[in-house]
Amino acid sequence: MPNPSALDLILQSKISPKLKGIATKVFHKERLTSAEGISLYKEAELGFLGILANFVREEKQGDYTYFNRNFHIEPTNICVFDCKFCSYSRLLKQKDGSWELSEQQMLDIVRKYEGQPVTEVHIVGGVHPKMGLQFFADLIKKIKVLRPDLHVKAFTPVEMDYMFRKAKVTAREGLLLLKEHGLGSMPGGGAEIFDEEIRKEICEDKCTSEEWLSIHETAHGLGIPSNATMLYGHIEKYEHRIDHMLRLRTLQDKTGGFNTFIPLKFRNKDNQMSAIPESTVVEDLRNYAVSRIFLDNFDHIKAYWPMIGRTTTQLALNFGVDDIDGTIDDTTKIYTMAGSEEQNPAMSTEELISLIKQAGRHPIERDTLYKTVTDYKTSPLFA
Ligand code: V47
Ligand code: SF4
Repeated sequence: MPNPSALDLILQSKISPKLKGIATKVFHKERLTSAEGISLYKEAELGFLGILANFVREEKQGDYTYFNRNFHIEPTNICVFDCKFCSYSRLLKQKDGSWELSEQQMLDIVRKYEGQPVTEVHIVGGVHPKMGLQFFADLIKKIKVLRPDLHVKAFTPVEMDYMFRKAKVTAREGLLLLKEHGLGSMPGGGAEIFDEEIRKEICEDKCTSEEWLSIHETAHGLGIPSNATMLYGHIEKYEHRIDHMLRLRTLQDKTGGFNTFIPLKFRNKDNQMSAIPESTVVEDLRNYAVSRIFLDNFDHIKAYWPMIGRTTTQLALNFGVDDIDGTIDDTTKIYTMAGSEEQNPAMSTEELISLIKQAGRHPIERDTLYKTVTDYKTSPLFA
């Protein structure tokens, strides 16, 4: 059902006929063209975008806002690649500030959560030349022996492409092996910006956009769902953001395998792109809103709170976002090292619930695949 009052207000206002046409399409659940997506970025102001994005968000998810109980394992920050925006990686020969966890150290991290109701481990790191496919497959298997109930969300196509090539297996064979050892889904990293010219400028040497999309497509075909990200707010233009989302929307039409879309704000501390100023909060909110409006076949838009901080996360819940990731428990360094205001990212379940409730939304603890674990609106514990 279109929401006549909000649309009527827009139609009676002084907004341009072009934007009124876009609003009418959104309220009638019609798909936007790339040109219309670009117009939203270039011509629409924040309040207008918020009304449209909130309409789409509430049509899809009502006022539900999802989070999970998760922790990260970052096996190493040693990386064979040299992405210009990365504050985290070190070269193999560069010992200063680098780490490399053994299998035992990673299993010890999992053991630390014994008896705690965490539902997901997120494994992602640098591309270490000596950590290969069989090493990671065995690691996943051992994690599942310790915690059969834990969902393992692991490895981006950047890591997979490298480990599959080294092991001389196809993407399908490599993904099947990881699935057989317990891989549950893939995180969304490594996508950056698909436009080939921009990609060449910021991360020339890692897997191409085509390879990223193809590994996700193969994963979806094998019943391995995944997330998608977009690194924005650096040298890309609005046209590149829409091109990026169009490629994702097209693949989602084909496979339906993406769980969520996560815009990642470029942070500029201690990397080769430090001279580029970071995007403003207004731009961050506009970007969440356009993503929500344009990606009509994605069920969820996630704001990754360790990257944007708690205040912007709360605001984002009115601009299309319905998921804020999880407890994290100070287990990731990617954004801490890139200059996020969250220097020791950890939130208890109570803090996540209260952050969501303060923003007037309805907290739902989910598992990785968005099945409800606990509905905190009705839970007596936090009523
Ligand atoms: O691909 C690296 C980004 C990504 C910077 O799937 C940076 O649930 C901003 O993908 N400024 C890895 N971003 C993290 C990632 C992710 C995070 C949270 C949840 C999920 C999920 C996935 O981090 C990289 C890159 O795009 N990144 N450096 C930086 N300076
Ligand atoms: Fe390596 Fe990932 Fe950093 Fe690129 S973003 S240098 S692939 S750790």
